[in-house]
Amino acid sequence: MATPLEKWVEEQAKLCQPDKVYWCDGSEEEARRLIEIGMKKEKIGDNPIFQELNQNLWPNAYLHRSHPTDVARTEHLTFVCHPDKDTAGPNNNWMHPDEAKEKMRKLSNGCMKGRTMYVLPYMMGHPDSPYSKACIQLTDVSYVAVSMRIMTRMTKKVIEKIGNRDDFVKGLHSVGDFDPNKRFIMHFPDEHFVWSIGSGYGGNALLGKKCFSLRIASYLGLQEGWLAEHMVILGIEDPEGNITYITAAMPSACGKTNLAMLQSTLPGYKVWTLGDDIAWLNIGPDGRLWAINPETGLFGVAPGTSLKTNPNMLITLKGKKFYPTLFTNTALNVDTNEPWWEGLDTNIPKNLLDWQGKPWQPPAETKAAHPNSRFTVSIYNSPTLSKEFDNPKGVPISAIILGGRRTQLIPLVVEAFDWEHGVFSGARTGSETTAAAIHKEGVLRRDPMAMLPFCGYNMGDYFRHWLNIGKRLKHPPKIYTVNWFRSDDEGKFIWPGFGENIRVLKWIVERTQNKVGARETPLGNIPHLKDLNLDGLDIPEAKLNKLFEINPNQWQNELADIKKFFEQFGQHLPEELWQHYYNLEKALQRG
Ligand code: GTP
Ligand code: SPV
Ligand code: MN
Repeated sequence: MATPLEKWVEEQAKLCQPDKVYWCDGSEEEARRLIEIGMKKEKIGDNPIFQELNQNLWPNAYLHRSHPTDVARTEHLTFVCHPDKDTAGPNNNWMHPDEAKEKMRKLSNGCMKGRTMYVLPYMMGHPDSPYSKACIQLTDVSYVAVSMRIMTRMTKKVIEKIGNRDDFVKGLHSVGDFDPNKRFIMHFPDEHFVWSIGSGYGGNALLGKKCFSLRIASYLGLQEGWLAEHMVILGIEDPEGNITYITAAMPSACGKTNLAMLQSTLPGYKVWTLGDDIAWLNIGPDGRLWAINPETGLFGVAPGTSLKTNPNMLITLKGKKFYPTLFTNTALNVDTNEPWWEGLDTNIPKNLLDWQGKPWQPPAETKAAHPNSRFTVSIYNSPTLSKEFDNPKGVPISAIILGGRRTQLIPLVVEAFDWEHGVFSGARTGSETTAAAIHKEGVLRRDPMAMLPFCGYNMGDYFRHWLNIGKRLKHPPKIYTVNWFRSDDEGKFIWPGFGENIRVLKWIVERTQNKVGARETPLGNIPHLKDLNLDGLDIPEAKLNKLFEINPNQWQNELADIKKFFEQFGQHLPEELWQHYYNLEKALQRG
């Protein structure tokens, strides 16, 4: 008798009509074979899927060039298909599940002809964790199969774990013909099912990541009483050896990976990495908030990554522990066969191919590496990996950071007065858009808890859910907002960022231990400058003050924008958040 899993795979194969169906076991030997297939057989246009890089300098590394139109998440083609629109909320594109399935069935009919259907069995979370989920993704491209091996715990044991159950997490993915007009990422939260066609790009195609672990998992969390968040998890070790665990939400390409692997510039402090993108947060039996990272890989932004900004990432990328490491849409130094991107070093290689494989020389109108070029690498390669990473229980969280990218207005760090005020501070957060999704860059939009593109249901209900979680926590983490990106009159970042962010983390840790004071402002508590360790930094006092400036006049536009955003949610927006809004308005008037 066929199992529900076997039956499901068979039905999808009937629809997509691949030449063959191959069940992956997640082994290294298999990954090597898939890479081989991607170098020799599978193609995108005329390009092979993978190209071997210099194995002496970059062990196990391969370059992938995507279809030229397929370089980032496509939020306008991403739908959350609840039976009614109100559940999806104004923050999601919505389509009725029946209509969405009809559309996808038509597009998927025969979409894998001439290709192999790979069956990927994987866990999100440690298999022994009570919070983990057993999942199956089908895909028709080696790049996705190999990427999923890096990003998740892929093993054939998952098939045994699923056994005769039919409630496993399902993903059906095909690159189709990469036509952006036939590209859709559809979510069916009630069925734990994601159906994606037309794109091979990370968040559109690695369905365990944003699609399941955030959009669908956030909805599961609403039903089951936990949170699925776009957050890094890290441990901060102080000179006495105590480790404080925190999480931090920041919108795409706003600094999570860099924060997760931060190389401290303060003596005696050290950061331990547990995750760089997604956190599942559960209330533990002790009334504290506990975090696990459902992923095992880092899908990070390449541009800007260097020995100076993120030395630990370069060590990770050159690590040999886990096969393989992928580079997607970076440039290529032809003479040395090495990947290259803007910000890696100041020397521009003489003989460079851009991300599409065309010769590139400055001055040029486009960048050599795509601004959203990325690497995919195992977290086990990281020299800063926390020893708690594989702990099925996760780690207890003392502070939550909710960040954004704001060149104006928002102070370096502010502590919320309490959980409820923290939820308001996160809910009103705005951020300037980046290259991680296809849209105009640098446009301010509200991005509450960095979840605007990832919350799989009405965000008004999401805020209510956060408030409810806070009420159930005996020891709620303190909540902070941060902004590494405030700029001076010349448009230069005032705060040096990266490793220097430890100075802000140190203040946060000391606040959670009630070791330092703070100054109350309309936005929340900010540090006394004397409590921020600024030793060795050369920032003039006027600029330091600018980092923390709260200008009531400038806040008028901000308040109006927040109001407009909140109003969209109508009755779904918790009354408490309006109360905090009016309190803030009044406090700013008082100055
Ligand atoms: P996603 O993977 O898209 O979710 O992004 P992320 O939040 O992990 O962002 P990441 O750490 O990859 O950083 C994105 C960009 O911001 C890179 O170009 C970094 O160099 C830059 N960046 C990160 N941290 C800082 C910082 O502290 N200051 C400044 N100025 N730039 C930063
Ligand atoms: C992001 O865009 O937030 C990413 C990359 O982390 S993706 O996996 O494409 O979502
Ligand atoms: Mn992300």
